[in-house]
Amino acid sequence: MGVEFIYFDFHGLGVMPRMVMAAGGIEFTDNRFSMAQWGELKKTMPLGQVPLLKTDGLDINQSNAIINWAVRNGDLPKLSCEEASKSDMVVETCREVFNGVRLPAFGAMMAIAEDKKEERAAAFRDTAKAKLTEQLPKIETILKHVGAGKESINAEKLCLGDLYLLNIGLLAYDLGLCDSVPAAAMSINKATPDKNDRVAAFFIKEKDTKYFPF
Ligand SMILES: N[C@@H](CCC(=O)N[C@@H](CS)C(=O)NCC(=O)O)C(=O)O
Repeated sequence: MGVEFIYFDFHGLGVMPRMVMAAGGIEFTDNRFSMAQWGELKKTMPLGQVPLLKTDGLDINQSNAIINWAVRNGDLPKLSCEEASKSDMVVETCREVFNGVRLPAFGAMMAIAEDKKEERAAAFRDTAKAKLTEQLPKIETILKHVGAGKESINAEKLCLGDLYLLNIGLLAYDLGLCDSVPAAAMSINKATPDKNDRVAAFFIKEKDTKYFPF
């Protein structure tokens, strides 16, 4: 039986599992659904949440658990202990930045009545923009600290940290903040898709996918 990934038809918490599976050469059925379909689907989910990855032996909830599964089962280049730690530091920093954007943005949106859809969307995006601007210097600092190269964290070896930087690039693009992304992160963002056919194919396939539903 093949692997099936279940998530909304936008990036959100689904983009990293999808990107890591694509970069690692894992074939999967990308089962996407709309917000309108979620009510019924939620009842069938083990934690009432998505993303979910259905594998042969186990249904895996929690996006980071799915990403870890994808790294273990894909064929990203093997890293030395030092290279892996550099990647891990960038991964954790990008997660911190991402959570520092999405959690306050959802909070700002939830503070507005449900029927005020446009106001809710504006509150989400305005807060997300402000928070990303505030958080981006952390990326520059960690890239300097690990001595990242111009095109990847570890020379010639695509790693999870590089893929997380691409995710921050996608987020910044969606929020109209590309110019604020530290130069080092943007050069990785630009270079990696050209140098890796799978990542390039992923970006082409996803070119019309929105980051958030708002
Ligand atoms: N810690 C979980 C969080 C999952 C989560 O919050 N999923 C949201 C979508 S991004 C969800 O399922 N929301 C719908 C709901 O809770 O009804 C993870 O990383 O997978």
